[in-house]
Amino acid sequence: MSQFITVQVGQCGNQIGSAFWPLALHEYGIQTETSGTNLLKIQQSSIKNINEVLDTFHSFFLVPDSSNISCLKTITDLKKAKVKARAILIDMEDNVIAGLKRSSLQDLYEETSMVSSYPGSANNWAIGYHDHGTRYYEKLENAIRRMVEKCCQLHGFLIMHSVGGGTGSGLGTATLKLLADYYPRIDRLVSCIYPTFMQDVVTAPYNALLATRELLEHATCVFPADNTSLMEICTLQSKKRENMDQINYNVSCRPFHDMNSIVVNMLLHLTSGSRFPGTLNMDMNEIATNLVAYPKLHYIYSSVSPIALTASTMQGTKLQDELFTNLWLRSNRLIKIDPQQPGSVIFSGAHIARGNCSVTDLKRNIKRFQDKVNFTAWSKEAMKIGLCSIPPAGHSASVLCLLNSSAMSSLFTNIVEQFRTLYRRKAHVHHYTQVQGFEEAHFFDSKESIANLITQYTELQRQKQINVPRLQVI
Ligand SMILES: Nc1nc2c(ncn2[C@@H]2O[C@H](COP(=O)(O)OP(=O)(O)OP(=O)(O)O)[C@@H](O)[C@H]2O)c(=O)[nH]1
Ligand SMILES: [Mg+2]
Repeated sequence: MSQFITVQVGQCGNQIGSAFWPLALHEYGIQTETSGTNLLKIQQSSIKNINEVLDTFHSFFLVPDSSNISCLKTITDLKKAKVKARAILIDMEDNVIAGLKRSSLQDLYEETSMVSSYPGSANNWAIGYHDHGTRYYEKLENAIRRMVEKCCQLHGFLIMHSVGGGTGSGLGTATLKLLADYYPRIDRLVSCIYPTFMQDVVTAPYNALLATRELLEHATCVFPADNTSLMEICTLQSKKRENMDQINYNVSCRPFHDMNSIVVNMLLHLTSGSRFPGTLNMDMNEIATNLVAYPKLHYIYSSVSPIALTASTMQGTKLQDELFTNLWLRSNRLIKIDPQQPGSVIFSGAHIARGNCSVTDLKRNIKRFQDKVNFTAWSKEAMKIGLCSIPPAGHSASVLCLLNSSAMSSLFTNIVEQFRTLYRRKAHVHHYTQVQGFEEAHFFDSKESIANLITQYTELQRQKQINVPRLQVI
Protein backbone atom coordinates (compact mmCIF):
# COMPACT_ATOMS: atom_id res chain seq x y z
CA MET A 1 0.00 0.00 0.00
CA SER A 2 1.52 3.29 -1.13
CA GLN A 3 1.42 6.53 0.79
CA PHE A 4 1.22 10.00 -0.71
CA ILE A 5 1.96 13.44 0.65
CA THR A 6 0.16 16.35 -0.96
CA VAL A 7 2.17 19.55 -1.34
CA GLN A 8 -0.31 22.41 -1.88
CA VAL A 9 1.31 25.67 -2.91
CA GLY A 10 -0.21 29.13 -3.43
CA GLN A 11 -3.86 30.12 -3.56
CA CYS A 12 -4.82 27.75 -6.33
CA GLY A 13 -2.84 24.84 -4.85
CA ASN A 14 -4.49 25.25 -1.46
CA GLN A 15 -7.94 25.69 -2.95
CA ILE A 16 -7.48 22.46 -4.89
CA GLY A 17 -6.26 20.93 -1.62
CA SER A 18 -9.34 22.14 0.21
CA ALA A 19 -11.48 20.35 -2.40
CA PHE A 20 -9.22 17.29 -2.26
CA TRP A 21 -9.53 16.35 1.40
CA PRO A 22 -13.34 16.28 1.73
CA LEU A 23 -13.59 14.22 -1.47
CA ALA A 24 -10.81 11.88 -0.34
CA LEU A 25 -12.64 11.33 2.96
CA HIS A 26 -15.87 10.92 1.06
CA GLU A 27 -14.35 8.02 -0.88
CA TYR A 28 -13.96 6.21 2.45
CA GLY A 29 -17.57 6.88 3.38
CA ILE A 30 -16.74 9.70 5.80
CA GLN A 31 -19.10 12.67 5.50
CA THR A 32 -17.77 16.17 5.94
CA GLU A 33 -19.65 19.45 6.10
CA THR A 34 -17.47 20.92 3.39
CA SER A 35 -18.47 18.11 1.06
CA GLY A 36 -22.10 18.73 1.92
CA THR A 37 -22.94 20.85 -1.11
CA ASN A 38 -26.05 19.93 -3.07
CA LEU A 39 -23.90 18.16 -5.61
CA LEU A 40 -22.07 15.94 -3.18
CA LYS A 41 -24.89 15.26 -0.80
CA ILE A 42 -26.61 13.10 -3.35
CA GLN A 43 -23.47 11.10 -4.03
CA GLN A 44 -23.04 7.97 -1.97
CA SER A 45 -19.70 6.42 -1.19
CA SER A 46 -19.39 3.04 -2.85
CA ILE A 47 -17.61 1.73 0.22
CA LYS A 48 -20.30 0.47 2.51
CA ASN A 49 -17.90 -0.75 5.12
CA ILE A 50 -14.59 0.94 5.69
CA ASN A 51 -13.20 -2.39 6.94
CA GLU A 52 -13.05 -3.47 3.28
CA VAL A 53 -10.31 -0.95 2.65
CA LEU A 54 -8.96 -0.36 6.13
CA ASP A 55 -5.29 -0.50 5.19
CA THR A 56 -5.63 1.86 2.29
CA PHE A 57 -6.85 4.69 4.52
CA HIS A 58 -3.21 5.20 5.45
CA SER A 59 -2.39 6.22 1.87
CA PHE A 60 -3.57 9.77 2.48
CA PHE A 61 -4.14 9.88 6.23
CA LEU A 62 -2.12 9.52 9.40
CA VAL A 63 -3.95 7.60 12.12
CA PRO A 64 -2.21 7.35 15.51
CA ASP A 65 -4.22 4.30 16.54
CA SER A 66 -5.19 2.19 13.51
CA SER A 67 -7.74 0.19 15.46
CA ASN A 68 -9.96 3.27 15.39
CA ILE A 69 -10.31 3.46 11.62
CA SER A 70 -13.38 1.26 11.35
CA CYS A 71 -15.32 3.64 13.64
CA LEU A 72 -14.69 6.72 11.52
CA LYS A 73 -17.90 8.18 10.12
CA THR A 74 -17.84 11.93 10.76
CA ILE A 75 -15.50 14.86 11.29
CA THR A 76 -15.97 14.51 15.05
CA ASP A 77 -14.75 10.91 14.82
CA LEU A 78 -11.71 12.09 12.86
CA LYS A 79 -10.95 14.68 15.50
CA LYS A 80 -11.30 12.15 18.35
CA ALA A 81 -9.06 9.67 16.56
CA LYS A 82 -6.54 12.48 15.87
CA VAL A 83 -6.53 11.68 12.15
CA LYS A 84 -4.28 13.98 10.13
CA ALA A 85 -3.95 14.57 6.40
CA ARG A 86 -0.57 13.79 4.87
CA ALA A 87 -0.48 17.34 3.56
CA ILE A 88 1.96 20.23 3.39
CA LEU A 89 0.26 23.62 3.00
CA ILE A 90 2.37 26.44 1.62
CA ASP A 91 1.30 29.99 0.75
CA MET A 92 2.99 33.36 1.00
CA GLU A 93 -0.41 35.01 1.48
CA ASP A 94 -2.11 33.89 4.64
CA ASN A 95 -5.79 34.18 3.77
CA VAL A 96 -6.38 30.81 2.09
CA ILE A 97 -4.49 28.85 4.76
CA ALA A 98 -6.16 30.95 7.48
CA GLY A 99 -9.50 29.97 5.92
CA LEU A 100 -8.53 26.29 6.07
CA LYS A 101 -7.62 26.73 9.73
CA ARG A 102 -11.15 28.02 10.38
CA SER A 103 -12.87 25.37 8.27
CA SER A 104 -14.66 22.30 9.56
CA LEU A 105 -11.60 20.26 8.58
CA GLN A 106 -9.21 22.45 10.58
CA ASP A 107 -8.13 19.55 12.81
CA LEU A 108 -7.11 17.49 9.80
CA TYR A 109 -4.12 19.72 9.07
CA GLU A 110 -0.95 19.59 11.16
CA GLU A 111 0.13 23.02 12.38
CA THR A 112 3.78 22.07 11.72
CA SER A 113 2.95 21.31 8.08
CA MET A 114 1.82 24.82 7.28
CA VAL A 115 4.24 27.38 5.89
CA SER A 116 2.59 30.73 5.30
CA SER A 117 3.50 34.38 5.28
CA TYR A 118 2.31 37.77 4.12
CA PRO A 119 1.74 39.43 1.55
CA GLY A 120 2.34 36.90 -1.23
CA SER A 121 4.69 36.83 -4.21
CA ALA A 122 3.04 39.66 -6.14
CA ASN A 123 2.30 37.46 -9.18
CA ASN A 124 6.04 37.26 -9.75
CA TRP A 125 7.76 33.88 -10.25
CA ALA A 126 11.14 35.38 -9.32
CA ILE A 127 9.90 36.49 -5.89
CA GLY A 128 8.35 33.08 -5.25
CA TYR A 129 11.35 31.10 -6.46
CA HIS A 130 14.33 33.19 -5.41
CA ASP A 131 13.15 35.41 -2.60
CA HIS A 132 10.74 33.12 -0.75
CA GLY A 133 12.47 29.99 -2.00
CA THR A 134 15.66 31.04 -0.22
CA ARG A 135 14.06 32.59 2.86
CA TYR A 136 11.75 29.66 3.59
CA TYR A 137 14.03 26.84 2.42
CA GLU A 138 14.83 25.51 5.87
CA LYS A 139 11.27 25.81 7.10
CA LEU A 140 10.01 23.94 4.05
CA GLU A 141 12.69 21.29 4.35
CA ASN A 142 11.79 20.71 8.03
CA ALA A 143 8.03 20.57 7.40
CA ILE A 144 8.49 18.08 4.55
CA ARG A 145 11.00 15.94 6.47
CA ARG A 146 8.70 15.72 9.48
CA MET A 147 5.88 14.49 7.26
CA VAL A 148 8.13 12.07 5.35
CA GLU A 149 9.31 10.57 8.64
CA LYS A 150 5.70 9.69 9.45
CA CYS A 151 5.41 7.55 6.31
CA CYS A 152 6.53 3.94 6.16
CA GLN A 153 5.82 3.37 2.46
CA LEU A 154 6.00 6.78 0.86
CA HIS A 155 5.41 6.44 -2.84
CA GLY A 156 4.99 9.97 -4.06
CA PHE A 157 4.43 13.65 -3.56
CA LEU A 158 1.28 15.06 -5.18
CA ILE A 159 2.12 18.68 -5.88
CA MET A 160 -0.81 21.03 -6.54
CA HIS A 161 -0.35 24.57 -7.82
CA SER A 162 -1.05 27.04 -10.60
CA VAL A 163 1.65 28.44 -12.86
CA GLY A 164 0.01 31.83 -13.45
CA GLY A 165 0.77 33.60 -10.16
CA GLY A 166 3.95 34.04 -8.12
CA THR A 167 3.80 31.66 -5.17
CA GLY A 168 2.44 28.47 -6.77
CA SER A 169 4.64 28.89 -9.83
CA GLY A 170 7.80 30.23 -8.14
CA LEU A 171 7.83 28.76 -4.65
CA GLY A 172 5.98 25.71 -5.99
CA THR A 173 8.80 24.89 -8.40
CA ALA A 174 11.47 25.78 -5.79
CA THR A 175 9.78 23.22 -3.50
CA LEU A 176 9.70 20.72 -6.36
CA LYS A 177 13.46 21.13 -6.76
CA LEU A 178 13.91 20.67 -3.01
CA LEU A 179 11.95 17.41 -3.23
CA ALA A 180 14.06 16.25 -6.18
CA ASP A 181 17.28 17.04 -4.27
CA TYR A 182 16.28 15.42 -0.98
CA TYR A 183 14.02 12.59 -2.18
CA PRO A 184 15.17 11.72 -5.70
CA ARG A 185 13.68 8.22 -5.54
CA ILE A 186 10.21 9.36 -4.54
CA ASP A 187 7.86 10.22 -7.44
CA ARG A 188 6.98 13.88 -7.87
CA LEU A 189 3.56 13.95 -9.53
CA VAL A 190 2.40 17.43 -10.35
CA SER A 191 -1.11 18.67 -10.91
CA CYS A 192 -0.68 22.15 -12.33
CA ILE A 193 -3.17 24.68 -13.59
CA TYR A 194 -2.42 26.75 -16.66
CA PRO A 195 -4.25 30.07 -16.99
CA THR A 196 -6.99 30.86 -19.49
CA PHE A 197 -6.16 32.48 -22.82
CA MET A 198 -7.70 35.62 -21.40
CA GLN A 199 -4.99 36.07 -18.77
CA ASP A 200 -6.29 37.10 -15.37
CA VAL A 201 -2.71 37.77 -14.28
CA VAL A 202 -0.81 40.15 -16.60
CA THR A 203 2.56 38.56 -15.86
CA ALA A 204 1.21 35.01 -16.25
CA PRO A 205 3.13 34.42 -19.53
CA TYR A 206 6.45 35.00 -17.70
CA ASN A 207 5.43 32.91 -14.70
CA ALA A 208 4.12 30.05 -16.83
CA LEU A 209 7.31 29.98 -18.95
CA LEU A 210 9.68 30.02 -15.98
CA ALA A 211 7.66 27.46 -14.01
CA THR A 212 7.29 25.13 -17.00
CA ARG A 213 11.04 24.94 -17.44
CA GLU A 214 11.40 23.85 -13.78
CA LEU A 215 8.61 21.31 -14.17
CA LEU A 216 10.43 19.82 -17.15
CA GLU A 217 13.60 19.52 -15.07
CA HIS A 218 12.32 18.21 -11.77
CA ALA A 219 8.91 16.53 -12.04
CA THR A 220 8.41 12.81 -12.60
CA CYS A 221 5.07 13.39 -14.33
CA VAL A 222 3.01 16.51 -14.86
CA PHE A 223 -0.77 16.31 -15.30
CA PRO A 224 -1.64 19.76 -16.63
CA ALA A 225 -5.14 21.20 -16.66
CA ASP A 226 -6.13 24.59 -17.97
CA ASN A 227 -8.73 26.94 -16.69
CA THR A 228 -10.29 27.36 -20.14
CA SER A 229 -11.09 23.65 -20.36
CA LEU A 230 -12.17 23.39 -16.73
CA MET A 231 -14.47 26.39 -17.11
CA GLU A 232 -16.00 24.94 -20.30
CA ILE A 233 -16.63 21.61 -18.58
CA CYS A 234 -18.36 23.38 -15.68
CA THR A 235 -20.51 25.49 -17.98
CA LEU A 236 -21.60 22.42 -19.94
CA GLN A 237 -22.35 20.49 -16.78
CA SER A 238 -24.38 23.37 -15.36
CA LYS A 239 -26.48 23.49 -18.54
CA LYS A 240 -27.04 19.74 -18.38
CA ARG A 241 -28.11 19.94 -14.78
CA GLU A 242 -30.46 22.82 -15.44
CA ASN A 243 -32.01 20.82 -18.26
CA MET A 244 -32.38 17.82 -16.00
CA ASP A 245 -34.06 20.20 -13.58
CA GLN A 246 -31.98 18.71 -10.81
CA ILE A 247 -30.41 21.61 -9.06
CA ASN A 248 -30.70 25.33 -9.45
CA TYR A 249 -27.05 25.57 -10.24
CA ASN A 250 -25.14 28.66 -11.25
CA VAL A 251 -21.58 28.14 -12.42
CA SER A 252 -20.63 31.75 -11.89
CA CYS A 253 -21.35 31.48 -8.14
CA ARG A 254 -18.44 29.26 -7.34
CA PRO A 255 -16.42 28.64 -10.47
CA PHE A 256 -13.17 27.53 -8.85
CA HIS A 257 -14.92 25.13 -6.51
CA ASP A 258 -16.30 23.01 -9.33
CA MET A 259 -13.24 23.41 -11.54
CA ASN A 260 -11.09 22.17 -8.69
CA SER A 261 -13.39 19.23 -8.01
CA ILE A 262 -12.77 18.02 -11.57
CA VAL A 263 -9.01 18.10 -10.97
CA VAL A 264 -9.42 16.38 -7.59
CA ASN A 265 -11.54 13.59 -9.08
CA MET A 266 -8.82 13.02 -11.65
CA LEU A 267 -6.18 12.77 -8.88
CA LEU A 268 -8.32 10.40 -6.81
CA HIS A 269 -8.85 8.26 -9.89
CA LEU A 270 -5.15 8.33 -10.73
CA THR A 271 -4.19 7.07 -7.28
CA SER A 272 -7.13 4.65 -6.91
CA GLY A 273 -5.11 1.63 -8.05
CA SER A 274 -2.62 2.21 -5.25
CA ARG A 275 -5.34 2.60 -2.66
CA PHE A 276 -8.10 0.13 -3.47
CA PRO A 277 -8.32 -3.52 -4.56
CA GLY A 278 -8.94 -4.50 -8.18
CA THR A 279 -8.62 -7.37 -10.60
CA LEU A 280 -5.93 -5.59 -12.58
CA ASN A 281 -4.70 -2.85 -10.34
CA MET A 282 -2.43 -0.21 -11.77
CA ASP A 283 -0.13 0.97 -9.03
CA MET A 284 1.27 4.49 -9.19
CA ASN A 285 4.80 3.13 -9.52
CA GLU A 286 3.80 1.79 -12.94
CA ILE A 287 2.64 5.16 -14.26
CA ALA A 288 6.00 6.75 -15.01
CA THR A 289 7.53 3.55 -16.44
CA ASN A 290 4.64 3.06 -18.80
CA LEU A 291 3.86 6.63 -19.78
CA VAL A 292 7.17 8.45 -19.92
CA ALA A 293 8.99 7.23 -23.02
CA TYR A 294 11.69 9.96 -22.87
CA PRO A 295 12.80 11.84 -19.72
CA LYS A 296 11.51 15.34 -20.43
CA LEU A 297 8.42 14.24 -22.30
CA HIS A 298 6.53 13.74 -19.10
CA TYR A 299 3.54 16.05 -19.57
CA ILE A 300 0.53 13.73 -19.57
CA TYR A 301 -2.85 14.54 -21.10
CA SER A 302 -5.86 13.43 -19.07
CA SER A 303 -9.58 13.07 -19.66
CA VAL A 304 -12.23 11.59 -17.40
CA SER A 305 -15.67 10.11 -17.83
CA PRO A 306 -18.15 10.73 -16.39
CA ILE A 307 -17.51 14.31 -15.38
CA ALA A 308 -20.45 14.59 -13.04
CA LEU A 309 -23.67 12.87 -12.11
CA THR A 310 -24.44 11.18 -15.39
CA ALA A 311 -22.81 7.83 -14.60
CA SER A 312 -25.14 6.84 -11.83
CA THR A 313 -27.52 5.61 -14.48
CA MET A 314 -24.88 4.06 -16.69
CA GLN A 315 -24.82 0.30 -16.49
CA GLY A 316 -24.57 -2.59 -18.89
CA THR A 317 -22.40 -3.09 -21.91
CA LYS A 318 -23.84 -0.52 -24.27
CA LEU A 319 -23.66 2.25 -21.73
CA GLN A 320 -20.21 1.10 -20.72
CA ASP A 321 -19.17 1.88 -24.31
CA GLU A 322 -20.84 5.26 -24.04
CA LEU A 323 -18.72 6.01 -20.99
CA PHE A 324 -15.62 5.44 -23.13
CA THR A 325 -16.99 7.37 -26.11
CA ASN A 326 -17.54 10.38 -23.83
CA LEU A 327 -14.06 9.93 -22.42
CA TRP A 328 -12.49 10.79 -25.77
CA LEU A 329 -14.70 13.81 -26.46
CA ARG A 330 -13.37 17.36 -26.26
CA SER A 331 -15.85 18.07 -23.49
CA ASN A 332 -14.10 15.65 -21.11
CA ARG A 333 -10.52 16.89 -21.50
CA LEU A 334 -8.78 18.66 -18.66
CA ILE A 335 -6.43 20.37 -21.05
CA LYS A 336 -7.09 22.00 -24.40
CA ILE A 337 -4.98 19.78 -26.57
CA ASP A 338 -6.24 17.28 -29.12
CA PRO A 339 -4.42 13.93 -29.26
CA GLN A 340 -6.73 12.96 -32.13
CA GLN A 341 -5.71 15.86 -34.35
CA PRO A 342 -4.21 14.84 -37.71
CA GLY A 343 -0.43 14.54 -37.58
CA SER A 344 -0.07 14.05 -33.85
CA VAL A 345 1.09 10.74 -32.47
CA ILE A 346 0.71 8.98 -29.16
CA PHE A 347 3.88 7.64 -27.53
CA SER A 348 2.15 5.84 -24.72
CA GLY A 349 -1.20 5.65 -23.00
CA ALA A 350 -3.21 4.19 -20.18
CA HIS A 351 -6.88 3.63 -19.48
CA ILE A 352 -7.82 3.14 -15.85
CA ALA A 353 -11.36 2.03 -15.04
CA ARG A 354 -13.02 2.09 -11.64
CA GLY A 355 -16.11 0.14 -10.65
CA ASN A 356 -18.43 -1.73 -12.94
CA CYS A 357 -16.13 -2.50 -15.86
CA SER A 358 -14.49 -5.73 -16.98
CA VAL A 359 -11.21 -6.43 -18.76
CA THR A 360 -13.27 -7.33 -21.84
CA ASP A 361 -15.04 -3.94 -21.72
CA LEU A 362 -11.70 -2.22 -21.45
CA LYS A 363 -10.05 -4.18 -24.28
CA ARG A 364 -13.00 -3.77 -26.63
CA ASN A 365 -13.08 -0.04 -26.11
CA ILE A 366 -9.33 0.45 -26.26
CA LYS A 367 -9.39 -1.29 -29.64
CA ARG A 368 -11.96 1.30 -30.79
CA PHE A 369 -9.66 4.04 -29.56
CA GLN A 370 -6.56 2.57 -31.18
CA ASP A 371 -8.37 2.46 -34.51
CA LYS A 372 -9.05 6.18 -34.54
CA VAL A 373 -5.80 7.74 -33.31
CA ASN A 374 -2.21 7.71 -34.52
CA PHE A 375 0.54 6.01 -32.59
CA THR A 376 4.24 5.70 -33.31
CA ALA A 377 5.37 2.44 -34.87
CA TRP A 378 6.58 1.25 -31.47
CA SER A 379 3.59 2.26 -29.38
CA LYS A 380 0.67 1.21 -31.57
CA GLU A 381 -0.37 -1.96 -29.83
CA ALA A 382 0.53 -1.08 -26.29
CA MET A 383 -1.89 0.46 -23.87
CA LYS A 384 -1.49 0.15 -20.15
CA ILE A 385 -4.72 -0.77 -18.44
CA GLY A 386 -5.90 -0.67 -14.85
CA LEU A 387 -9.04 -1.96 -13.18
CA CYS A 388 -9.94 -0.87 -9.70
CA SER A 389 -13.05 -2.43 -8.20
CA ILE A 390 -14.12 0.58 -6.09
CA PRO A 391 -15.88 3.29 -8.16
CA PRO A 392 -15.80 6.95 -7.14
CA ALA A 393 -18.50 8.11 -4.74
CA GLY A 394 -21.84 8.45 -6.51
CA HIS A 395 -20.98 6.49 -9.65
CA SER A 396 -21.15 2.89 -10.73
CA ALA A 397 -18.14 3.22 -13.00
CA SER A 398 -15.66 5.76 -14.29
CA VAL A 399 -12.71 5.81 -16.65
CA LEU A 400 -9.55 7.88 -16.83
CA CYS A 401 -7.56 8.20 -20.03
CA LEU A 402 -3.89 9.24 -19.80
CA LEU A 403 -1.91 9.92 -22.94
CA ASN A 404 1.61 10.98 -23.70
CA SER A 405 0.94 12.67 -27.02
CA SER A 406 2.90 14.90 -29.36
CA ALA A 407 -0.20 17.14 -29.37
CA MET A 408 1.08 18.42 -26.01
CA SER A 409 3.56 20.52 -28.01
CA SER A 410 0.71 22.98 -28.69
CA LEU A 411 0.65 23.84 -24.96
CA PHE A 412 4.38 24.59 -25.09
CA THR A 413 4.07 26.56 -28.34
CA ASN A 414 1.36 28.64 -26.73
CA ILE A 415 3.53 29.30 -23.66
CA VAL A 416 6.40 30.52 -25.85
CA GLU A 417 4.10 32.70 -27.99
CA GLN A 418 2.46 34.33 -24.99
CA PHE A 419 5.90 35.01 -23.54
CA ARG A 420 7.15 36.57 -26.79
CA THR A 421 4.15 38.89 -27.00
CA LEU A 422 4.83 40.34 -23.56
CA TYR A 423 8.60 40.28 -23.79
CA ARG A 424 8.77 41.99 -27.21
CA ARG A 425 8.37 45.35 -25.47
CA LYS A 426 10.12 44.18 -22.30
CA ALA A 427 6.95 44.93 -20.40
CA HIS A 428 7.11 44.15 -16.66
CA VAL A 429 10.62 42.72 -16.97
CA HIS A 430 12.10 45.06 -14.34
CA HIS A 431 9.96 43.44 -11.64
CA TYR A 432 11.84 40.23 -12.28
CA THR A 433 15.37 41.55 -12.81
CA GLN A 434 15.29 43.48 -9.54
CA VAL A 435 14.84 40.25 -7.58
CA GLN A 436 18.13 39.04 -6.18
CA GLY A 437 19.18 35.79 -7.83
CA PHE A 438 17.17 36.35 -11.02
CA GLU A 439 18.91 37.24 -14.26
CA GLU A 440 17.30 38.18 -17.53
CA ALA A 441 19.10 35.25 -19.18
CA HIS A 442 16.77 33.02 -17.23
CA PHE A 443 13.98 34.00 -19.63
CA PHE A 444 16.05 32.93 -22.66
CA ASP A 445 17.19 29.69 -21.05
CA SER A 446 13.63 28.77 -20.20
CA LYS A 447 12.41 29.66 -23.67
CA GLU A 448 15.24 27.58 -25.22
CA SER A 449 14.52 24.62 -23.03
CA ILE A 450 10.85 24.66 -24.04
CA ALA A 451 11.71 25.27 -27.72
CA ASN A 452 13.99 22.18 -27.63
CA LEU A 453 11.15 20.15 -26.27
CA ILE A 454 8.86 21.33 -29.07
CA THR A 455 11.52 20.22 -31.58
CA GLN A 456 11.73 16.82 -29.91
CA TYR A 457 7.96 16.40 -30.22
CA THR A 458 8.09 17.43 -33.89
CA GLU A 459 10.89 14.99 -34.68
CA LEU A 460 9.11 12.10 -33.04
CA GLN A 461 5.95 13.04 -34.89
CA ARG A 462 7.80 13.00 -38.20
CA GLN A 463 9.29 9.54 -37.69
CA LYS A 464 7.92 7.34 -40.38
CA GLN A 465 5.37 4.84 -39.23
CA ILE A 466 6.55 1.31 -39.90
CA ASN A 467 4.10 -1.44 -39.19
CA VAL A 468 6.17 -3.83 -37.16
CA PRO A 469 3.89 -6.02 -35.08
CA ARG A 470 4.90 -6.21 -31.44
CA LEU A 471 3.82 -8.29 -28.53
CA GLN A 472 0.87 -6.93 -26.66
CA VAL A 473 1.48 -5.96 -23.05
CA ILE A 474 -1.75 -7.61 -21.97
N1 LIG B 1 -8.48 26.23 -11.31
C1 LIG B 1 -8.17 27.16 -10.41
N2 LIG B 1 -7.42 28.22 -10.77
C2 LIG B 1 -7.11 29.14 -9.83
C3 LIG B 1 -7.57 29.03 -8.50
N3 LIG B 1 -7.09 30.09 -7.79
C4 LIG B 1 -6.38 30.84 -8.66
N4 LIG B 1 -6.40 30.26 -9.90
C5 LIG B 1 -5.69 30.72 -11.09
O1 LIG B 1 -4.31 30.73 -10.76
C6 LIG B 1 -3.66 31.88 -11.31
C7 LIG B 1 -3.13 32.75 -10.21
O2 LIG B 1 -2.46 31.98 -9.31
P1 LIG B 1 -2.71 31.97 -7.73
O3 LIG B 1 -2.71 30.52 -7.31
O4 LIG B 1 -3.88 32.80 -7.35
O5 LIG B 1 -1.42 32.71 -7.27
P2 LIG B 1 -0.42 32.34 -6.12
O6 LIG B 1 0.24 31.06 -6.45
O7 LIG B 1 -1.13 32.42 -4.81
O8 LIG B 1 0.67 33.49 -6.26
P3 LIG B 1 0.68 35.01 -5.73
O9 LIG B 1 -0.74 35.31 -5.26
O10 LIG B 1 1.10 35.78 -6.90
O11 LIG B 1 1.65 35.05 -4.62
C8 LIG B 1 -4.72 32.57 -12.11
O12 LIG B 1 -4.61 32.13 -13.44
C9 LIG B 1 -6.03 32.12 -11.49
O13 LIG B 1 -7.10 32.13 -12.40
C10 LIG B 1 -8.34 27.89 -8.14
O14 LIG B 1 -8.76 27.68 -7.01
N5 LIG B 1 -8.59 26.99 -9.14
MG1 LIG C 1 -1.65 34.17 -3.76
